[in-house]
Amino acid sequence: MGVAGMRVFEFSTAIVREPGKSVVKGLKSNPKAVPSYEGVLAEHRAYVDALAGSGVSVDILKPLEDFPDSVFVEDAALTFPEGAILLRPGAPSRLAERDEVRGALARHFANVLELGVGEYADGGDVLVAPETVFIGLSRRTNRLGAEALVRHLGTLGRKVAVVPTPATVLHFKSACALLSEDTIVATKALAASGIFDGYRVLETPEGEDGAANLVRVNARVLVGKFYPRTAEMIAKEGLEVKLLPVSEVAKLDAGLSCMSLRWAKPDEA
Ligand code: CIR
Repeated sequence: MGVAGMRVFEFSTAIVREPGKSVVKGLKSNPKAVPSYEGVLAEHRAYVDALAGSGVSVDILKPLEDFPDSVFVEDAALTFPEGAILLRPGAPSRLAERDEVRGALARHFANVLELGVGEYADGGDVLVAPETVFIGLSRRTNRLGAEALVRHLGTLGRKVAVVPTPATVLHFKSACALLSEDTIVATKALAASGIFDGYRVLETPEGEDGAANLVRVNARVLVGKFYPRTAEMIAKEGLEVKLLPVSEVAKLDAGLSCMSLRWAKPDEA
């Protein structure tokens, strides 16, 4: 730690993508959940405002009607002060989102690595902590993808742990988030797995598992509005909590980390 490149919640820049009207056709596990375009748009705008209000310069990409889930831009790439990695999202309908984010990465990064054919990974399965990047194997992230990431992250100077994702969630980061250099918020089930031994782990309170998809951004922590006890727990840590509406994106199995790619420019960190 203390190395500029290892900064993990101090962000100067973010890429987001505005939702298209097709977002209502995004992938979801609950067929009865019907998100509204206006609702997702409003949640997205509040999120972008919160990033900007936390000191982040936000590059807003245009909506893509052909890709209903492309608002969840986190899944197409990984971004670090020292470079970016273009992923291969594991859902067939999302695979070509990588081609839509390539240009934006090239604008911001001199060094862009790429996953190869057959190597699948969603950014939502990647938790970046100071000493370790955790990669959760999931329905979206396969062993080949994880192994390729171990190699690529190694060239960026990062150590990796490949771990299981709880079967009950879509992505590894649906169930955990980094709160500070030594503290992780995780659902009770994930905390009990022992994956985070060596870290201080704060468990999401009973009934608030969904709150684990939160984001620490500089001095603030962005938390879903419906999780008052998680908000209280984080406030007790001495951190500023910004509550954000997430009911519409939650219908698409998404939360707060999914809607941006974030990093610290090395010279600004
Ligand atoms: C999907 O199933 O891919 C989208 N409906 C939700 C993606 C959420 N992304 C994330 O957690 N990183």
